[in-house]
Amino acid sequence: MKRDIQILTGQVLAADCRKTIAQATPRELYNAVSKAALDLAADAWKRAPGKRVAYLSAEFLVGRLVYANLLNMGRLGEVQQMLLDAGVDANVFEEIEDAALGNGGLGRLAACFLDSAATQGVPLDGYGIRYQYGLFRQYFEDGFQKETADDWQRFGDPWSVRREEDAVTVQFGGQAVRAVPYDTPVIGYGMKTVNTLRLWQAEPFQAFDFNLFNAQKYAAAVRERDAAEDISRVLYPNDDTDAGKRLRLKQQYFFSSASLQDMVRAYRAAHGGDFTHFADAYAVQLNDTHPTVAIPELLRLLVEEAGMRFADAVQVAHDTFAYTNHTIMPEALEKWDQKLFRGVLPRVYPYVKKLDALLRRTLEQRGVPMGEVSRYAILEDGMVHMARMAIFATHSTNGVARLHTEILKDTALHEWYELYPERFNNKTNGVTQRRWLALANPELAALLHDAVGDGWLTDLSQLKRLEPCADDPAFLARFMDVKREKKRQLAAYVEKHEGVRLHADFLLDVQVKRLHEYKRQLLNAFSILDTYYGLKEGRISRADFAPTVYLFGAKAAPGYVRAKGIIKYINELAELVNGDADVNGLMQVVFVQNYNVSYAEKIIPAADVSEQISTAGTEASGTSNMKFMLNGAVTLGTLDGANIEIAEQAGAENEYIFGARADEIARLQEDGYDPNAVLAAEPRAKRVVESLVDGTFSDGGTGMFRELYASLTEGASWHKPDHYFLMRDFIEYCDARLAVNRDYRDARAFAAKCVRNVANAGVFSSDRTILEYARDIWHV
Ligand code: 475
Repeated sequence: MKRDIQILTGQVLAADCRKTIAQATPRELYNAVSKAALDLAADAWKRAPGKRVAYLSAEFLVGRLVYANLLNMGRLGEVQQMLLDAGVDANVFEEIEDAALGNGGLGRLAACFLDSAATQGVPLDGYGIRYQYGLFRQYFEDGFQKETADDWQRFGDPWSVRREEDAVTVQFGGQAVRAVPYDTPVIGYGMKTVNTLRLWQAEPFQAFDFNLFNAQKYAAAVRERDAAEDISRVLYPNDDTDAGKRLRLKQQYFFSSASLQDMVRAYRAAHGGDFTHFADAYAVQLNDTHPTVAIPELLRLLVEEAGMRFADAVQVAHDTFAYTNHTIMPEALEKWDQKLFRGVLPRVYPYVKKLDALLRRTLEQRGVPMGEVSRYAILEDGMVHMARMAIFATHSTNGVARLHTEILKDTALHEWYELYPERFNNKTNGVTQRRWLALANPELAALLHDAVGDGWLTDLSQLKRLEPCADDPAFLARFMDVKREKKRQLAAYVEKHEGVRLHADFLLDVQVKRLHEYKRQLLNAFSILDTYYGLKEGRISRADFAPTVYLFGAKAAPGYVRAKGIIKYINELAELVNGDADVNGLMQVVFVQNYNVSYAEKIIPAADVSEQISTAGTEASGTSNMKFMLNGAVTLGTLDGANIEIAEQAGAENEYIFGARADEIARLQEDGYDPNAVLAAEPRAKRVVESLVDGTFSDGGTGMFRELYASLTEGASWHKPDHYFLMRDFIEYCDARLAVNRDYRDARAFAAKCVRNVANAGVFSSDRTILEYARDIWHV
């Protein structure tokens, strides 16, 4: 019998705060609805017997759970009706903080995988850290990024259940801490499967030293507590870089060890003390190298607690673990100082040494020359090389888009590919259509429902049947109505959050992602400035120009000065353009603050153009590119990451591709590249680059703009000038952008391109990705 969520919610509210639905505050309502829903999911939240996958990740960027869970439970409509009946705004939960327990792509991918695994019935549990503070909140002051702490549990965390009985002990050198799991149900669409996201919280054994307190040593009385809690205090805000900090290594070991202890305990309970068949019970996926310390930790547990021989333990680890690489940025390849590693993890370090010795013997047996060994060694030049350990001790290494995997095999990890070609495989990323279409864009979902039914919710390839609709004028008209409505909704949201009135009738051109030099937000800004000059000076015809909103959203790592300089630059550009009445009917530049998952759910469905302009060969895959495609935006991008596969699926004629390809970039890196030659030959390029230093804009006297200018024209000790080839691609980019603008004026033809993107987005479902992992890597 289907129980009534309205009655349950009413009961929880009455018991917890003696209020009715109409009387409750948003947070009370949120807690009551969530509790009621959790109750309804309880029966399905059972562990099925058989092999399970543990997805180990330092980040799970789940965002706001309440709407997504209700959708998957089939209860969203009911709850919306309940709110309506009580006179409560259906968007009342937009006040609830996102759970921003991740930085960007890698963390959001993990969240999409959870949704897909539960929906497709793959027995997969996520394991990570329950950070007290997630990714920082961002605001702008005078155009500069400022950060504040993200206290995401402020309104409570009704979706998690503390499992005191499953707590384990994690031992660092002299410090022992408790790891207490908080379980969140991962509810598959239709609720046939409910998996678990288990996040560990660090706690002391003794919260408070009574004797020290009595001796008036107040700080000392809580010192143990602080030291333990510090471990799960805060998410490191670096994306694509590695800070190499002691506390980060502690975080990594904390959740890796706790998760493995959890599996070892369950295995022992089910199968007894013989661990030779551990890999038949668990597959463990390492989401980048962040949880790689799990490998020597498992060896330690198997040898010391299960009495296994080292060689046999290595075989079990090999069969159990698999590794995903998410970036080839050299600064992100994790290395730990050997002394630091040994100091923090004295019990684990011996197993790293043994692995390193085994690797060296293996290389010798395989005839690898002595001189080559240092390219492979786990312990080398005073460091512990985590990716090397991850490849050597696992059975699978995968990249996240076809080009990325080819680059791993051909260059970045070529020596490993030569050694173990059979271990390398590609798993092109995907996104969940439940969150990124059904939930974020119910208007488009309704249109699809009428055109092709609802099968796409669990089988996205069915969107292919939409293809003929691209030639149907009535359908295109409805599609354009949806876009208009999504822009209107976005404009209302932006007005509320930024105090800016967005032109909802303009072409919407969007770049939202972490701020990084390789993603080239600065190239985007230069091109906007070039367009501005072109319009003002008549090089671009005003009459022919489709008015455009250029929208940015991006957080810079707090220590990444150049990235922060680029934010300031774009905000200066916005001030110039938006403050010039002469172009106000044609251009608007908006940089939204605190871009996050919930903001993405508003922005992406409204976009016409998806900016994916990384230097070819640098963006491993990208995943927002897929979300834009699914919502019917065209891609303006380079042939990088998954853009290649997007253009292949939709047809290049339905995207706007420009710029140097990865092979050309590689050649330029080899043979030499001179951005100053471009600047000398191309006055338009020169002019926009000079805006960094000629007084057009002000960096408030920080020197940020001069430093950016130098990075382009002179380079720095660690890189050549214009390391990311902005000048190589500048004119081609401006041309491609103008082509989009020209095509947009034929509204129907443009809408047809958009619809062809939707129709061909099928392979970019994370359902497809997760089923490939299950078949090829996990064997479940
Ligand atoms: C890629 N994050 C995207 C996405 O595969 C790709 C690194 C170090 C420390 C903390 N976080 C990181 C990443 O490396 C990351 O997010 N990588 C991204 O992974 C999913 O689509 O191209 O840049």
